[in-house]
Amino acid sequence: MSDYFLGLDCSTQSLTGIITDSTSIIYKAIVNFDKELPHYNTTNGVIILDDDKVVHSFPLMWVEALEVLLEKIQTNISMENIKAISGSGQQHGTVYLNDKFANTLQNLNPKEPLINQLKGCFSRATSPIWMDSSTYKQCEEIREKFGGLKETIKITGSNTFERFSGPQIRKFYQKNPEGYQQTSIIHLVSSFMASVLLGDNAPIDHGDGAGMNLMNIKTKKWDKRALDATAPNLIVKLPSLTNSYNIIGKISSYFIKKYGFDANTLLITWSGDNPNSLIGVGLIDKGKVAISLGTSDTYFGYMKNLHLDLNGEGHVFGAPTGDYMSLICYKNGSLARERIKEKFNLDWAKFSEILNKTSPGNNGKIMLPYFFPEIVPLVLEPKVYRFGLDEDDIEGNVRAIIEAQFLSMRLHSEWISEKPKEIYATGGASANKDILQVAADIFQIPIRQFDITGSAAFGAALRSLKSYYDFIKKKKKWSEIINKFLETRKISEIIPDIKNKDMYDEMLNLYKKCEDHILRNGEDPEPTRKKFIKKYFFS
Ligand code: ADP
Ligand code: XUL
Repeated sequence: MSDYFLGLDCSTQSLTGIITDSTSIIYKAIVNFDKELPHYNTTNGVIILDDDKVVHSFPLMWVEALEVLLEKIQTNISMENIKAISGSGQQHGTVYLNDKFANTLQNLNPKEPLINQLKGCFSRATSPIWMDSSTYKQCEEIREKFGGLKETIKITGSNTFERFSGPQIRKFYQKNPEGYQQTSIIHLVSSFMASVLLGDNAPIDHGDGAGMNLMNIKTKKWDKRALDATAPNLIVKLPSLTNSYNIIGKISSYFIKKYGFDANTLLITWSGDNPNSLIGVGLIDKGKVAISLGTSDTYFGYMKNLHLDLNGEGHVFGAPTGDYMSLICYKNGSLARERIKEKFNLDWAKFSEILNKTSPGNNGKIMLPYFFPEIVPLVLEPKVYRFGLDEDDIEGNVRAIIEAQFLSMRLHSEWISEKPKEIYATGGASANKDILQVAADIFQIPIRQFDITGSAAFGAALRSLKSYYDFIKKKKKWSEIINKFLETRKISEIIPDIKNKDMYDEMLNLYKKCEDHILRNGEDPEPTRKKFIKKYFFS
């Protein structure tokens, strides 16, 4: 009988499950929220309330998706072989539960669907998620109580950010004090889903905990100053904090009876999607970085020792290995690319074809692609700015959005590490080689593509494997696991075209001028843009 390991990823648009044995992936299933659970009426997994700054999702939808996913897995896999489960959640999202939650979880009836039993347990029906940018005021208030930007970063690892859980909790407390009062526990997406499987309140790990502006990044404990700055009596409403590799218990009898799990199936702490992806692409050494091109685009790296971005754009989270990771996050990732694709009625193949036939540097046409409020750089009012680029120019817009995304990534990631030797790519859009070619040319670094795009679920499966073997005293080193699984999964390396180096170095400067002009009242970029065009496109 083989040992199987299950990794789940409750992300923005879908719930994914990946099952491995001790050497390879054996099964993958996915539940797309919009398509398979249409009764929640989500678009790309979310709902927009009031204005485009308030973005929520449904915790009950994630629970329903879990049952749909487990049914798919059950018809394809011998469930009793699954030895351990861990998971991943979109980061920062908060779930607000009342005093019935723990008791309900402890007494689940396998004959009734979970959603029927859990629907009375929420003190807030929807959950604000990472795309929500409606807490500017609360961010300012909390930052001020900390004593300014640098103090905030030194204590929590990040500036206060609109999507982070602390400012979101403060907003809920201010707008709905009764709802806050009725809240017994506030979970993250990761710890909420872990609780459902555990049949009791699960802890939050140091990776996801660092995305709240509530955890002290050095001591990895809840920080009293942060709690006081956020909302009254918050400490009693938060789960405990723990290491990502800890075993939190065994799977609840609901899942044993309904889906045939073994009664000894271990549950490992869940974490955020980015910390899980760190493992899922094998970043366990210094100097390696990855880009994740999912709903959000992120750029992240493993970090042995704590190194903060005191300018306030980046974050430091706990890594699943017990160390740290750096990260910057863009809201205008896949959904912004889709805006251009849809505006011109393209499919991804046609989109790629255009990328291929247009010239690097785009004849000096530049876009600042703030289709949605942006995180880095901070843009609260979405607007797309174009320089020398007509809104209806199909070819110009396709290349402009991709170049803009990676120029911005190169510009704002400089604090993270010295120039890496290789970048690992993951997330839905990493399947697209032509997008990766533009990224490789802009960074002038080779990019490694993998044959699976679901690195968060995969990372969770590998974490459960490692914790299980550590538990049964057959310890495996991370390097051993990563080498076995990942070396075979690297499918191609996208090599930068050296002849574009000088042009993109200069374009980076031009892009920065455009950004400074729009966001910080900087000088007019037009003279620089004209010179750039003359030098690279009319000589
Ligand atoms: P998340 O985990 O954040 O929910 P995924 O990593 O699954 O998201 O990525 C989903 C996105 O991948 C989709 O929104 C889609 O735009 C993008 N995507 C999928 N295939 C391609 C492709 N061939 N080229 C570009 N983008 C793609
Ligand atoms: C990271 C972030 C997003 C979400 C959703 O800080 O906000 O990457 O984790 O993927």
